[in-house]
Amino acid sequence: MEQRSSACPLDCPDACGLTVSIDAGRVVGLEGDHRGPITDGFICGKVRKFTDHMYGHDRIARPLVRAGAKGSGGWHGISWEEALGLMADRLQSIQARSGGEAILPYHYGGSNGWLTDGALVTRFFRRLGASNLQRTFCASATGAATRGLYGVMPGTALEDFVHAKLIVLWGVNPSATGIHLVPMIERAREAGAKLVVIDPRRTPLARRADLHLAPRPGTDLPVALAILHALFERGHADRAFLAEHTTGAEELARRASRWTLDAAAAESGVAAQDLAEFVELYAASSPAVIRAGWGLERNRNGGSAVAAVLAIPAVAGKLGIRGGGYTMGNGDARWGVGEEHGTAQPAPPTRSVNMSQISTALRELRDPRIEAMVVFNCNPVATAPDQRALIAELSREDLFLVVHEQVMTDTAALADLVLPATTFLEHDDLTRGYGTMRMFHSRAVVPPVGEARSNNAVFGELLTRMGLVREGDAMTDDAIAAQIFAAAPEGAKLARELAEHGVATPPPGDRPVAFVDVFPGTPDRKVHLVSEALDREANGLYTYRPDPRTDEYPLALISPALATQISSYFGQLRSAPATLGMARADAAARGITDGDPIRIWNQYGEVHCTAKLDADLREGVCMLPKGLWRKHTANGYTSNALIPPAVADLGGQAAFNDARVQVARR
Ligand SMILES: Nc1nc2c(c(=O)[nH]1)N[C@H]1C(S)=C(S)[C@@H](COP(=O)(O)OP(=O)(O)OC[C@H]3O[C@@H](n4cnc5c(=O)[nH]c(N)nc54)[C@H](O)[C@@H]3O)O[C@H]1N2
Ligand SMILES: Nc1nc2c(c(=O)[nH]1)N[C@H]1C(S)=C(S)[C@@H](COP(=O)(O)OP(=O)(O)OC[C@H]3O[C@@H](n4cnc5c(=O)[nH]c(N)nc54)[C@H](O)[C@@H]3O)O[C@H]1N2
Ligand code: SF4
Ligand SMILES: [Mo]
Repeated sequence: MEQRSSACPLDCPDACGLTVSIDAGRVVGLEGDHRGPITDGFICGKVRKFTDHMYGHDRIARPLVRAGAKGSGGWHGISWEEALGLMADRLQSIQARSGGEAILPYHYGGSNGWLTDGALVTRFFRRLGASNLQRTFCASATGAATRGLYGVMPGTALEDFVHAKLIVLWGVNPSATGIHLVPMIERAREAGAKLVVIDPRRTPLARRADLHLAPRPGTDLPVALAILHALFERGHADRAFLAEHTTGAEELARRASRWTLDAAAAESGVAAQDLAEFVELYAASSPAVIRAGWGLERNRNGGSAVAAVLAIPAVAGKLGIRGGGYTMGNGDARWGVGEEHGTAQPAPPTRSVNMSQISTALRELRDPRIEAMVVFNCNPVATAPDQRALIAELSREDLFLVVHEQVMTDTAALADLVLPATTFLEHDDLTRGYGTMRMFHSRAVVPPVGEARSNNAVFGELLTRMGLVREGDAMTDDAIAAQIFAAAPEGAKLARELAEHGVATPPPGDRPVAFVDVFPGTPDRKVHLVSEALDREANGLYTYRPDPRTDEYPLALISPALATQISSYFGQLRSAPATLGMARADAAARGITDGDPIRIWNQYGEVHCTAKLDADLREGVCMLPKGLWRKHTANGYTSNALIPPAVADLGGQAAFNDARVQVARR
């Protein structure tokens, strides 16, 4: 038995360092290591059992070409030579006939590593002149809001939460989605910190919180604006900080002034006295930190809501102290270099397609129509909005669908050509999370299962075959990594740390304090409370768009993360059928009891499953988790069949939680 180091590249903030046990060339165990600041030797159950995914019977071992109608389940195994030849021929003839824009790459969160997320795949499609993909499933509204207010600035380090006297979890459920924050919160509480949770459902941490505010989905904007208004009105605004470090405070106060606590209470369903209690607690506590999650961005008001939430610490003067401020995604820019440097090919001036509106794009785009779609790092049938229409479009006989995947997903099942992909234990990567400020150079620890190949191996080969390689191109993983690190002065330091220790910290250090060690990345280094760019994009930043519910579809459907999966990743391993969580009152009003077979429907689709009465949900809200597979419901559709192909006010963000539905017994 042998042990090797690796790191988890899954779409999770924590970015755990791993110790992998290997016996006779096979992985037999995974554990957390101590190289990162928060993993502390433990990891989630999903990755501890990664071998079930890696060696399970759904794993794809060789290239497959469909036999029979799309989605019929018939496949012929073919060689890589044949598969790549077929793919190159088809793409070349589509490009020659209809232009590169008839080809669409489609990818998202399968891997957060710099070598597997972009690099040669991106270079390949850019050189083909393919349509550009606007990647908007997640953190797109959040990213836009954060950039608009703060430029690029790292947030409060997760390990610094132990210093906070007040922790606010806003639209985030770390018990499932970023488990290493939970012990930090516990330690802070042992030292006397208070905990507030703002979430329409009573999450595990909300149950233990000092205060739980349960707004109706999509109403965080009036809640945050009312808090801002009260901070200004009650003399809790930090005038000195606002004058020195911000712009737009007066305009923000003006826009927030319409939202008294009573007005926000009426819209959100949170009691006005609870809002008042929050304002006083927040104003009186320091350090106070807001951990904003992704639950608040996925609706028509999402961008403005995140912006308003991020304005709160600036207005109340909670920045500039260790353990205070805010944490959003701790994105890439703090590294000074990024995967774009590995791609080394600017985006062509071709059209952009918003991935969250893929059903509409496939149906309606012309000149040219999308004739080929190449999917990797993504399972859109299970994760994109408007599932029923998407499945119909992907089943079109005249769409050439290629899916590069580890397992036979719902999307792969509709493909013309399926290519087997390696997992992170079978390829090299530069892995970093969006919470913990660490990067790992993780090497393959075992040979690939079957004939699986990495993203770079597949698309590097296609670049070569199709004559798209140019002189000086970095083509191997190591050459791409070297090119990334050569692109910035700090890169040399990062590369050295990675070579020596396999792990690196970013230039501002791993626990920077805002306004002490780091400043906003805006041109004047100030917080732009009413950013002009955001104001234009949102067509009026902080403008509230009312609840889209109707008498026909009165219930808000939310689809939070499951503890046992990452989005749809690992869904093949789940056997339990889907249940719709319902508040007791909503179930009773429809004569529904626990375990009843039900139908949930709206103008986009219909889902058949069973009801589960859930005391943790507020009235008017029901819940069907994200990432379920078609096999988990009685009619082969999931929550995504009920999600409109509509977007939030910023970033083209998918509005996953804007689904409004009706429910009845079946
Ligand atoms: N185990 C596990 N971990 C994951 C993932 C996973 O699928 N499973 N996914 C990863 C990914 S891709 C992401 S983006 C992150 C997501 O991390 P989180 O943001 O923590 O995940 P969600 O469960 O999507 O949403 C968080 C909470 O938002 C609440 N919510 C829904 N609508 C609203 C609203 O309008 N306002 C407010 N205030 N709250 C609302 C939900 O009830 C939920 O409890 O987690 C990552 N980690
Ligand atoms: N209803 C609903 N749907 C949602 C959301 C919601 O809140 N509600 N949230 C959304 C969010 S936050 C996100 S981030 C998206 C995520 O949506 P997706 O990007 O579709 O993410 P996953 O479901 O994790 O699927 C990733 C796939 O990539 C594959 N993969 C992993 N590594 C590699 C690799 O190296 N190469 C290749 N070729 N493939 C690989 C995995 O096997 C997996 O099938 O889902 C969104 N969908
Ligand atoms: S999914 Fe998250 S918690 Fe689990 S091992 Fe990966 S980084 Fe750690
Ligand atoms: Mo996400």
